[in-house]
Amino acid sequence: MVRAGKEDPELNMLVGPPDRPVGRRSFLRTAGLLAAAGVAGYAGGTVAGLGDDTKPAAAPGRGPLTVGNRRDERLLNIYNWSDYIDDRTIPLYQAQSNIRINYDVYSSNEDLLARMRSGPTNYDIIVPTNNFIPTYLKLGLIEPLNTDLMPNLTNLDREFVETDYDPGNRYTVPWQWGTTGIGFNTSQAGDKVDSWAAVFEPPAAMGGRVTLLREVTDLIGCALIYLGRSPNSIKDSDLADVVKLVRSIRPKLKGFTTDTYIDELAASETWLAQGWSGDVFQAQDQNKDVSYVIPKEGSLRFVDVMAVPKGAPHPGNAARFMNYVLLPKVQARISGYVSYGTPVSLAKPLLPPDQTKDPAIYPQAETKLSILTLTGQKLQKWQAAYDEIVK
Ligand code: N2P
Repeated sequence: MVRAGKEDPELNMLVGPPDRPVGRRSFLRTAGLLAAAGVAGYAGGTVAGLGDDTKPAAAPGRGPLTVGNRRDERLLNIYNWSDYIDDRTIPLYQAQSNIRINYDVYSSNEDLLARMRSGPTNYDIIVPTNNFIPTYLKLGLIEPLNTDLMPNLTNLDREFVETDYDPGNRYTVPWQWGTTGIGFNTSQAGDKVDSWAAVFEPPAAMGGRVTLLREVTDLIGCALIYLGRSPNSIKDSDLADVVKLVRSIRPKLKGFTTDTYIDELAASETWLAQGWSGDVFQAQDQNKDVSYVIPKEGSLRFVDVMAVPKGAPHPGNAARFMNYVLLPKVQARISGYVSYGTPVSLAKPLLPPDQTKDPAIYPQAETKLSILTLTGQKLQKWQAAYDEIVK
């Protein structure tokens, strides 16, 4: 086991000793600090609180060259969703690999896509949702993975290999998966919430306490489901009805958000939030009045997948990190913390049974869940409907 060393007190301070765990909310700030501090040479086991899955890394400059990279640097730039990782995986991997990680976050597929379309970035790993992959491929925004560096791909469950968006994982590796549903405060909204009506036609008493997702696919897809239309509809009349419905409840909404509702549910400021499963469970960790439901009308299921932007500086390091993330113990650590589903069933025996047996995290086969498909035309039409709603 690698122990905290005296060589790099600044790094130890940033990561925090084992008996002072970095909180869920402060972790992202910590990741930012690691990046900002530009701490070089994570060699020699100087990271505190590492747990037992690390080996001392090679001394800086003496390890093997970082094969597969365009720039010969021990660096990896990750751009992932907010609130989507535990607080130990990044420090552990840095210590084990001697690769420094810059970790940035975004909070919607639209933000990520816009960023990737606006020109080259330094990101080595991005994590779009599966239904955006055809768009990324069509626009030439991602490149094939260096699968030679990824023997742990065999750990993936078959359903995450035999996919329509990337059969055989040539371009993508699943990070975590989940469902879209409703997070609600049982003492304010009662414990009988079971329909999309709760957020799409909220009672007056919930006024100002309701949020919807600031994400085109979830907002439009779930409103279509509530209206009894196909979640994949691009009919103008269906989209007009969605716009009318959501615009009509705008005065009752607190707002549209993808990255503040965990805190707002936890603080009992929001009582009803359209949200993603794991995010709501993260709020529940802090406030036992918070509950999650997949509405009876049905909902959406998604897989968020790691991919390498075309021309990324460190695709070799990206492949190494993806390979690490496929280890059952790493999957269990991430999934156990964020409460999303793991695509590696080998991790399940390492997870608490109350998670693996929870049908809200691992829904039963009979739960009505659709996987959205996105075409260029659909994305355009749905975006226009969304813009009309939020303008
Ligand atoms: C994590 C959000 C999950 C992303 N905070 C939904 N695709």
